[in-house]
Amino acid sequence: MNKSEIAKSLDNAAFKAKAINQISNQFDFTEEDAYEIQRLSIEERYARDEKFVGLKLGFTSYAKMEQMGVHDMIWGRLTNSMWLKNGDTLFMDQFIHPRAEPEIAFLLKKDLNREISLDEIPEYISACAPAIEIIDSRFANFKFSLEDVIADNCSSSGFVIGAWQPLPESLTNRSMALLFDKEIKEEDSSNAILDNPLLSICNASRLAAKYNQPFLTGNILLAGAATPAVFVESGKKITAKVEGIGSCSILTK
Ligand code: 0L1
Ligand code: MG
Repeated sequence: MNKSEIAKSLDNAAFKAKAINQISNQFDFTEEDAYEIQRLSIEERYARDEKFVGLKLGFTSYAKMEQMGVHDMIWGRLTNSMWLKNGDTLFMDQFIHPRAEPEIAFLLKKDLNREISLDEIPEYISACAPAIEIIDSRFANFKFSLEDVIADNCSSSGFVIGAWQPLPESLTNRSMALLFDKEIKEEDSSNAILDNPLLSICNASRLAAKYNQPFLTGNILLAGAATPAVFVESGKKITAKVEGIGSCSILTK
């Protein structure tokens, strides 16, 4: 299979919610090839009239990078069809094996086409919000190599964003929790995201510029998970809470 055929098979797996086998053990491809496959698979979504709305980062915890044997985070593209409204219902039959992660979202108020520093963030980011990311690897049993998961748009499949809040000066040392109904499933400090979630903005600006991905006013960024992802169960209210920022929820069916 060539890159375009791999991209189509990944898009089809997402569209039909049907897992496929890992591709990196059938074909040899580099990290650069993987990002090209990701771009081609998202083109399939744009052809169905989906729109790019922002970026997400993955492997933003240093522990997870070490576990994967990589030195940088991975990034993926978010489209409008992945965006669930706060309080919406997630229908399990539209996913393969969804997992949820508590995250922080950021909103761009100015086009970004270069790497920015922490000091420049207030010029570019207008707000932050609590978020839930739903990841759903298109690979059977969530089994993938680094190249596989990049090609698979970093398992992106859905997200929910709570009410936007003015950007505080610091987002470190905040408790972030994921709850199923009233039960806390995972909880950690926001420091699990790159030691400082604001650094995700600098890294996203670097990666978007490197890969020529427009990152524009009104786009959003999902900063990366503060905890391990939890398999979604049907009939639950899933909530992400970020200390001092608020919460957001979805129902599952
Ligand atoms: O944090 C993430 O969004 C995970 C990125 C992809 C890896 C995975 O599917 O676990
Ligand atoms: Mg995530």
